[in-house]
Amino acid sequence: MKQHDAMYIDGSWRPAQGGGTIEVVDPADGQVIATVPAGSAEDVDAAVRAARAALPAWSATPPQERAARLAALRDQLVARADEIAATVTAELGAPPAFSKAVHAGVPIAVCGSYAELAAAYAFEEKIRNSTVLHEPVGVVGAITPWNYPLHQVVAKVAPALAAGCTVVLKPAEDTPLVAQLFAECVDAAGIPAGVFNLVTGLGPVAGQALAAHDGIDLVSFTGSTAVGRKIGALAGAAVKRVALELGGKSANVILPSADLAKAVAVGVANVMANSGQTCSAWTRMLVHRDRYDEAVELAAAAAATYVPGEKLGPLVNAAQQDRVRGYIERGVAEGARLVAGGPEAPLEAGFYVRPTVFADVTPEMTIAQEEIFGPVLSILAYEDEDDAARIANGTVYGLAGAVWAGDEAEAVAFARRLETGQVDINGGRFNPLAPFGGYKQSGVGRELGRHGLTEYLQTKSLQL
Ligand code: TXE
Repeated sequence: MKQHDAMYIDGSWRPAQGGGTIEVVDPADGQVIATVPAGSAEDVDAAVRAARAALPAWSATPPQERAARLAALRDQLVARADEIAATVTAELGAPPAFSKAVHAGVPIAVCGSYAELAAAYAFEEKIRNSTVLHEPVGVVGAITPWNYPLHQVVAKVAPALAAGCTVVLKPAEDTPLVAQLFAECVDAAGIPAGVFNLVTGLGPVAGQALAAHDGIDLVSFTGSTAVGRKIGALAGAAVKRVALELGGKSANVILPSADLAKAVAVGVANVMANSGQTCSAWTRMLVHRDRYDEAVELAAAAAATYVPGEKLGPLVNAAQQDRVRGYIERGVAEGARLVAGGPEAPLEAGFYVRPTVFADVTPEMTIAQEEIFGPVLSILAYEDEDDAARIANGTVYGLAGAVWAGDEAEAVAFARRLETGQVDINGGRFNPLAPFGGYKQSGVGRELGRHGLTEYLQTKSLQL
């Protein structure tokens, strides 16, 4: 695998000041495939200084010119899509077709959407006698996870650059290679030195240093709720802006009038995609008591088609594999009925987990409350719509979800009752312009589209 033993800071690849390294492992077989530098607090400081120095010129660059650079960045991503997909497959373990379609395809769409939004956005507006200026927040610290390693980067960096902000990125330690490839694309797109900077490194070292740095105006974090809380507390103490995309425990509510076979098939596919490592995954399927047994049978059969090592990739690392297997054991111990999969590792090598389906899950069970982040589906029965809404809303999370019904209006009416940031109606379709983000403990702020852009702006009113 192609790798840099350096950091991309101020427009060039510089040796790290720390000297430590991180081994990148292929989760499909546990072998080391690359080594990248473990950035220190000094590296973070150098990157923040570069970003701050680049801010005046980039924020004063006309939006049309920023849009042109983002369009060039999108073209770079398109030209290197196969390499992006191969890199994500190597460091995350995602099946090649999924890597190409989603891990490369989605960030390309998102980057393209911000090239258009940067050109079209009204950075100045008139409100009666005032002119309101939408100005960049400043220097952004972006901390991203490994589950959608390029998408998570682009969903922060593209709107930040569109807004006129400059960025220091600390990607997840498990997936630094696609972040390095992204930095090469930024460079080739003619984005000026210092506007985007990359520091690879460990969360508690480089991530912590970035989140706590005085030179950062906004921290945008995606990852676990535990780390999100710490970052939120740091930002609160320093009175700086923060955006948090955290966990989820989304409900897939299948109303009695729905096409059950389709709803279950799409629901299982949604949970198994990316080996269940998706914050918005519909990990709780809610089915009316009358159709429950039928749904369980269909779901178990669908899950069995996800053969580990073929249609189902591994989890990202051994810790995640242990964690997910622990949750499956917990589900069994708490009395849920295993109808597919189980805690045993399916393959000798690699961090695989069996595609697992639990029936007879009750709302208070751990597997119905906590984010598992693996290929594990819990199926719960409900009595009526009020019961379904109560169960769906009965977790600390509120990131996404789905509603299925015979007619769209019925599904939409039910979706209005859900305490969650996004609901797919009868399957839904991905829209890179629609806002994404959480209610309740799923986070603060929104990504994607205009709403994602405004996270990186602050307003100034000129009273005329
Ligand atoms: O996340 P971490 P982990 C959830 C999911 C998963 C669990 C643990 O449930 O099983 O979190 O995953 C950086 N200061 N999600 O441990 O640690 C870290 O280097 C600053 C949901 O991998 O939160 C990485 O870049 N930064 C999620 C990023 O935080 C720190 C995606 C995320 O890692 C830090 C991933 C610190 N003290 C996991 N500690 C989603 N919402 O999509 C770590 N980091």
